[in-house]
Amino acid sequence: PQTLRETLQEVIPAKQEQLKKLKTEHGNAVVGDVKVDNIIGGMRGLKAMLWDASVLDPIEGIRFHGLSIPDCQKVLPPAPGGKEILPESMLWLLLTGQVPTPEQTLGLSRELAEKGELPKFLEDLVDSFPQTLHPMTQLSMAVAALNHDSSFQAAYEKGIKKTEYWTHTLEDCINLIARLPALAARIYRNVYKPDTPLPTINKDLDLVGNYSNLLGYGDNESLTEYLRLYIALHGDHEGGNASAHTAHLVGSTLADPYLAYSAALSALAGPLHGLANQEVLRWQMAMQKELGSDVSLDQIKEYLWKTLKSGQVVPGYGHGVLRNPDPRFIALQEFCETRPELRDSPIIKLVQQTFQVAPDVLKEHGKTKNPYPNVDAASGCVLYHYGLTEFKYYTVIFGVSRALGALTQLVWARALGLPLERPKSVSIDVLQQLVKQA
Ligand code: FCX
Repeated sequence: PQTLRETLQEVIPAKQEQLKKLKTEHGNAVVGDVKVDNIIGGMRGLKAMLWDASVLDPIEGIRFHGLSIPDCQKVLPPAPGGKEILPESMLWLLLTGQVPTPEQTLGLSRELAEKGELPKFLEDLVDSFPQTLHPMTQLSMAVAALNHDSSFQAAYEKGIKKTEYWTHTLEDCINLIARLPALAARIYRNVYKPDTPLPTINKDLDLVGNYSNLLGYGDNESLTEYLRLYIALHGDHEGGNASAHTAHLVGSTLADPYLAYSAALSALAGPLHGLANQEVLRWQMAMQKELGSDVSLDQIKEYLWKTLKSGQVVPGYGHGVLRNPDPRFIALQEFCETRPELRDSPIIKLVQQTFQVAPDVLKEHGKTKNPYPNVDAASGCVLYHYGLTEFKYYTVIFGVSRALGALTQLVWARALGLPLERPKSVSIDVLQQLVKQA
């Protein structure tokens, strides 16, 4: 079977041609307008960037190269003996637009495992971080430092043709994705389980099989399968979300993929974005502590109002684009329904009960445009149930995942020769003048 590289080599020319034709024939076509609200409202709704691997529909949710989450669950190869989507197969789909065969997926798993060990200087760097440094800060710093070995940077310094940019970028992206499990697990060990020995990478295991093993949960097949699904589903959510957009912006300067993804991780570490999954669990635990077990829906409603009246957001609810329950949330809930131990878990029950009442409370509150849960509303509680209770770590797992989509786009940005991103900003005075002229 063809390798990932060979497959990409085959699909890139057609896309280059498609884009060139679009630009030549329709470069001046108008496809939208810009309102004052867009400019002062965080560019919501503005169609202003190219992102090929996935498109987010406000009602249907995410599609990866046209495939919905249930489609992906049907066609993307799982681990041998498993059922859930392997992140490697999602990466293949995102990068090439094609569904890989089980053999191709296995080949990619092996390549990632072979490249998975960390360089010694990086281990020393991570081991020198204070235990009190937030795991996301550690991850972002360490990913930036991996640019020590960037193939793109070295080749650029030597002088390469633009047509060769993508191959070096791909090499960096694959190396980075391969190293994320060992890096993320080392951070986990250092912060929460110091003095525990870390196993080495098993060349016969898939990316998440190794990650789970390195975290110390390798014999928990349910958690490993959950992590596969979680990491595959969080991989890409079109381009405008803060982490993906940051990787794209920084990458457009021709900074190498390590620097671009390190910046993306800093965006992911914000509480309105990836850090929300840590916040959800903190909030649900506080609810559980205050209300005790066996809570009624009315008690949860009251707790929701208390949160809102104190001026806080309900974590895990609302979205910049989605206007329906997030299909990633639904997929994670369905995973819980397949396992009896999860069905009976108090924290998972509480998440489900919250889902029954929160949308109506948020509608009555009347502020959020989307009163439904996003993926973060469900993602942490399963980890918690299986004993991965350190919720400050949860966004790191999201960070391991988001690399799939953000780095895919970096490869494509270089293959398509996309330019430096440089939107025009205006001052309030200029905006006022523009309004008068309109
Ligand atoms: N609880 C209470 N109020 C909320 C709310 C929530 N969950 N979601 C939105 N609102 C409020 C906003 O704060 C805003 O209030 P303001 O007018 O006083 O400033 C108003 O509703 C309109 O916001 P809206 O347009 O609906 O939402 P935005 O696109 O501005 O923001 C996020 C989207 C996701 C940031 C927002 O809904 C939020 O803060 N949610 C809680 C945090 C969260 O779950 N984040 C994770 C999102 C995501 F899945 C991810 O990136 O990981």
